[in-house]
Amino acid sequence: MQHPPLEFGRTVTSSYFHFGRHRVQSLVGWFKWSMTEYHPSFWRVGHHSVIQRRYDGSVDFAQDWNNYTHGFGFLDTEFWIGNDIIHQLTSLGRTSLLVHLHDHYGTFKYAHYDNFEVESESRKFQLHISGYSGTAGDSLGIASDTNFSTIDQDNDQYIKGNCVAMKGKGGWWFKNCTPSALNGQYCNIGIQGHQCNRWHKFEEDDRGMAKTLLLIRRND
Ligand SMILES: [Ca+2]
Repeated sequence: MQHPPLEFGRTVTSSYFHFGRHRVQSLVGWFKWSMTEYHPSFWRVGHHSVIQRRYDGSVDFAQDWNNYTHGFGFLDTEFWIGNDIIHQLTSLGRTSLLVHLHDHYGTFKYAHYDNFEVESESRKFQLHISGYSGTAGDSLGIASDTNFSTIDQDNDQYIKGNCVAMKGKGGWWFKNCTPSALNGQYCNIGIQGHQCNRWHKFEEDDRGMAKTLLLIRRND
C-alpha cells in the first residue's frame, strides 16, 4: 500500500495539511505503521505536531468515545487526531503541549505546558500535565490526573452528572467541569456560554474561541 509522504513531526504550517481531504481515521493507521517502522527518529525531538485544530466550526466535535479514541475530522481543516495516537506519541519521550488560542476579536494568547502525557485507553486516557507558562492562563492544569470523558463515558469527578453534557458535548479532560473545553461547541462571535469551546482564563468569561491549535513536541 502506498502511503502519503507525510512525516508526522514536521512543522505544521507548511506541508502538514496539504494532503487533500484524507480522513484522519485512515491516516491514523498510517501513523501507527510509520511509528513501527521509524521509531524513534520518526517522532523527532524539537518538532511540533498538531493534535487538534479548529477555526470555523465545520466539523462536529460532539463525538463519542470511539471517535475520540481513533480521531475524526480532516487534516486540512478541523480535526482531533485521536487519543490513541496522542497516547502513543506522548509515551515515547518527554512531551510538551502548546495551546494556541485566537478569539473572535483578534486577540491571540497561548498556554505552554512543559510536561504532557496521556495514558492508554485501558487507563481511560488519563492526563498528566504540568509546568504551565504563557499568556492565556492555566485552564487545564487543574485537570491533571483525571481521565478523558466523552458524551457516552462520564469519567469526570463531578458526581451530579457528566461535564461533557454541559460543556458542548465535546470530549475533554474534566475534573469538576474544568474551566477549559476546547472541544466544546464552536461558538461564533457574540455567543457565550459554558457550551462553547472555551479557555476560561483567556478573559475570565465564557467566550468561545475563533481558532485553536493544540501542538505537541517531543523534548527528549
Ligand atoms: Ca460525573
